[in-house]
Amino acid sequence: MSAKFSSQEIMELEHHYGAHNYHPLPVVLAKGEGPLVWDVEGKEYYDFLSAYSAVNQGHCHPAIVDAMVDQARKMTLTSRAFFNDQLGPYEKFVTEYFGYEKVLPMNSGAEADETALKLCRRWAYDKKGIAEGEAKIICCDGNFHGRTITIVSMSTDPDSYAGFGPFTPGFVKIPYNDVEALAEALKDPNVAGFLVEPIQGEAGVFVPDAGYLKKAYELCKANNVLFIADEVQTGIARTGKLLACDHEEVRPDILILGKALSGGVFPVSAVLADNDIMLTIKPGEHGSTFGGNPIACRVAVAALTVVKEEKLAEKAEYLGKIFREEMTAFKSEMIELVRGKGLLNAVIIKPKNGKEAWDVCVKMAENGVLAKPTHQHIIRFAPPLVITEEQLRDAIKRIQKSIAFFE
Ligand code: IF1
Repeated sequence: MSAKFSSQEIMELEHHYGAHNYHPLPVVLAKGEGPLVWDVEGKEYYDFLSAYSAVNQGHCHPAIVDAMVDQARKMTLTSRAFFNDQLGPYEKFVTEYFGYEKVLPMNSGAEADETALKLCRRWAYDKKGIAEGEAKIICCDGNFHGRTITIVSMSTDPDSYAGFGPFTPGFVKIPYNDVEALAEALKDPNVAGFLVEPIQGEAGVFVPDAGYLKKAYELCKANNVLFIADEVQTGIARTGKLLACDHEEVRPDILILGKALSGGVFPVSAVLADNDIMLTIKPGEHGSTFGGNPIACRVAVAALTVVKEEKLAEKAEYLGKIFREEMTAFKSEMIELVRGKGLLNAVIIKPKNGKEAWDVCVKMAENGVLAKPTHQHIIRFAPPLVITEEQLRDAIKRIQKSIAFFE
């Protein structure tokens, strides 16, 4: 059906009929394979956004798509009112894969975050002995955990929260990457959990100091507080390890996964924890129509298998070093800083002659590389982890050429 429309016409349709809650680059994509995507007119691009790190395994990975199509022909959804034959085997697989006793399946990242917050509060009342309704959860300035009312109640970004109040109480906001501030906040006996992104994605790929997660984890342990890691964006090999917390050998009490858990073919998210936490939620107290559906289960098993078989964590680690080395070595007045871990990187752009990150992204698109600015002056670079070294080096040349255009 879309073949009838040009890119321009499709963009006009979205503008006319869709809510205006996004401001996309003017590129209309119609096909993807591995690290490459093609627009409606057939122009080829490297995808350096990977659907915000959902497509770590590459676009339309055949093993993942096959699993989805095969399952779709047999059974798509039963709801959790009945058992389906895929959920149990998936739960065994995913818990062994990440080393937890239990998993609670959801769909979106936001739902998984919400689930983790509910689980933390319930644990606080049932296990820690905090008085009902008094539990607090510490979160960090600059966080991004999703779009629900409760989640934006934690946000310090007016774009996310302004005009959506009243907000959910029970959150304590502290600076990110600040162990002292955490130690201070943990003095409150009503604190039940500390929710943190191992690297802040939306904040512009903000990598905390080495040792921060480890110290934060130890402080939580010393205060009987749950360490909750939102690895929705950083997890599944993106940063050069299976989980970003693995860089510091921290095992979160509650682990939140989404995005690349499905390789981006289907919304699949999950919360992992051990029995003493997970079993505080009883039948009928939490759930989702689609969570744990048979397609999601098959897709997640396939997506996680690809991560191991294709050594995507090792690839991200190796290729990420090349990206940062090449971009740091490239001298341009517009590049203020290059930072990141694995293949989750950002370049901070210093505007020149009124040209800023957005203009660089438009020029990069012309030159066959898709990326998107965040916060005006930061460009995130996160290609699918299946990109080859040759392709990465080709893309880096195109990125550098685009920046050099404005010199
Ligand atoms: C949008 C950002 C990325 C996330 C973390 C939970 C969620 C996300 C750490 C919620 C989602 C997205 C959503 C997307 C933009 C995007 C994003 F720029 F806003 F911050 F990736 F960098 N935890 N991140 O990053 O997951 O409910 O969306 O499945 O436009 O909202 P979701």
